[in-house]
Amino acid sequence: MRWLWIPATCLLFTIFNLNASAVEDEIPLNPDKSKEYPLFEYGEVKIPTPTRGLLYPRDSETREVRRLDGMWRLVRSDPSDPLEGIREKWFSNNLRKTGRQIIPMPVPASYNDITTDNLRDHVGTVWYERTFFVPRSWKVNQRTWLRFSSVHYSAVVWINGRNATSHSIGHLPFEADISGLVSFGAENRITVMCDNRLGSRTIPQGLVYEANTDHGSEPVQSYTFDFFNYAGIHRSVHLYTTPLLHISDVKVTTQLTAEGLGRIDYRIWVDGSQEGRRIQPTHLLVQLRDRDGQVAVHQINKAVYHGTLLVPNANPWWPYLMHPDPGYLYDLQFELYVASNEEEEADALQDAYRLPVGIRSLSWSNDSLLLNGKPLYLRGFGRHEDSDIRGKGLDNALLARDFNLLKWIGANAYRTSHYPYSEESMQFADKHGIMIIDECPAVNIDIFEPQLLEQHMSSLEQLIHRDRNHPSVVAWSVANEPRSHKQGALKYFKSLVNFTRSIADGRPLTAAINANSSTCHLAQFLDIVGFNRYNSWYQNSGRTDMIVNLLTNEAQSWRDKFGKPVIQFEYGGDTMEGMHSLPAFIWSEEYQVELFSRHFKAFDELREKKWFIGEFVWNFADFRTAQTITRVGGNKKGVFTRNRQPKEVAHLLRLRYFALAKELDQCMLPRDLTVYISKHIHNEL
Ligand code: BDP
Repeated sequence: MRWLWIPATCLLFTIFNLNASAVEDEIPLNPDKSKEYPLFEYGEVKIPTPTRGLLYPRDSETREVRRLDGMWRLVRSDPSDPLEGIREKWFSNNLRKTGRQIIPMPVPASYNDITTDNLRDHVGTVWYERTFFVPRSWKVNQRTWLRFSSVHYSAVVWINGRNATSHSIGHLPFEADISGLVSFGAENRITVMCDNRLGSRTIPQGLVYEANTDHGSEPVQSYTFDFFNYAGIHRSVHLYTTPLLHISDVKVTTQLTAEGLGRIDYRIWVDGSQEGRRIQPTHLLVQLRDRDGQVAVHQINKAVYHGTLLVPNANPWWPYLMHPDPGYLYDLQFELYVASNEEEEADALQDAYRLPVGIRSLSWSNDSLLLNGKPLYLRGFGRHEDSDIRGKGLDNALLARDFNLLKWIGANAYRTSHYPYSEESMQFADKHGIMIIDECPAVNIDIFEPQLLEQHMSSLEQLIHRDRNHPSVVAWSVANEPRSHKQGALKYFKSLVNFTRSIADGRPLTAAINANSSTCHLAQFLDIVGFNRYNSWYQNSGRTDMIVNLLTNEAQSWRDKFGKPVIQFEYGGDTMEGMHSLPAFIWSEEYQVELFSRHFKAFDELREKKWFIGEFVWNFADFRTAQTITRVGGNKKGVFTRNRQPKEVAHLLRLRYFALAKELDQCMLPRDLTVYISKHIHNEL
């Protein structure tokens, strides 16, 4: 057993962590850098260095964006020798030269379900490669950036055989300035080594052990979490330009007063120099445009790169069904100017970046979570990024379908269980008014050690940095079902939550806990207590008459002990689509309906207490797991099938969610919510 196994790429990062060109002149000083974090009980823990840059790539009059998505070539290394490619320098030449089988591999996609052989269960490294052109015009006065939105679990990247960057922890973006590595006006080669191994110090944790097979000893990856450890280049790869002097980062926070005055506090970071000469931008023009493109407010900022915009009669950002026009987004446009040398010439536009912004206030108390001053009741799902063939690969068709289903069913929220979801999905959530509980990839963590804590903090730092500007994010979830009752958890979570609170950017902290209220060491540090409980499924299977009391008592016990708002983040039962049984029997569609209905009864009793602020079903759709005898083709707790079609329970849940929306926010009901039955039976909704 090699529980203390360290991923090989961690060692490589030390060797290759030389960013291509690391000129990072910063004007003005980033105030966050000097921020003092609270003292930790673990003296030896390194606080993660704040993430820099990583703005989502957007075209503008000063920037060009291309995607390197499409067919790449993949070569797998020998599972028992995952570093052979490093030793043999596979990055220095075309992968064909390795003499290995070349597998055409789509990007973005998980590589696991594409082929017909055992690539699905491969353990260790695979190598991706493709070529691309960089236009000649990109050579002059610009920087060329390469950005990965997610490679799972860790990656090392080479351009034309030279190391460009490396990263670990899947689901999170990373980028590098590759101007010094590419040939302009010529063909370039990109090589990526991707390692899927999870160990005791990765987030999430796993275990690689040697198994004796009929063909000899082979490494096997095991993990306790309940979803397939898909791997590969999961999201888009962007190639983009910025001017030499450019806006490298943006941060906004917003507020809304009761009188409808919007307030946007912004800060930008500026990097760069021009041909070795450091040039000073003269001013920053900030314009807030409404949905019709009209400038609502503007500001010229001469000395510093932060300020406040006041927006009279602001159009607030509201969640779906809480307002007739949910998800209102402004466009916040930043233009950076440099003084011209000639007196009569206008200042030159140096860089332009636009960020969608929703104006809203978020606050919380010991009883509630409030948006624009209104207490929220969250109704939604735990989900997964998962689909047939693509695995965890970003798929816009699926994304659009999922949001249509979320709206059809009347949900207003979901939790990104159990890792950060794509940036495109976060943008969709902003636009459609779906609230997000944004979770880091710490699922089922166990064995609490300083080295794990460092990775865990880093995953939260990267997540918050990436998502802090999204109006849809209403809380950060620091973990799912950690073994928070175990020894070491108290000290660990105190440090973790202290750190996260220092960077939380105006959001409360929560977690999805499955320990119980009397033994959990994490809940006391949170702002919102979330728990997962499978009444009438993992316990009292078959007994839907044993839900209401158990559930209401448990919620009350969390409340009594911690005095915080309480949410149920998971409940449900596996259901085979098309399996029927009357009376209900576990795994049948009837059983799922009964189980949900009894939960609704409990939730309604709890809602009267005001501190119970949300109900989340497990899961939105069926999803793939590792092979185990408790899973038939995967986890079947979906309200929708893996193919995104409704099970019988979806119609019941739809009635519930719209009934809540009507009761709480007086929303209009969809015409097709119920069907005609008879003139004597009226639709009570
Ligand atoms: C919970 C986990 C979730 C599982 C679910 C289940 O948080 O990841 O898929 O149970 O067993 O404990 O269906």
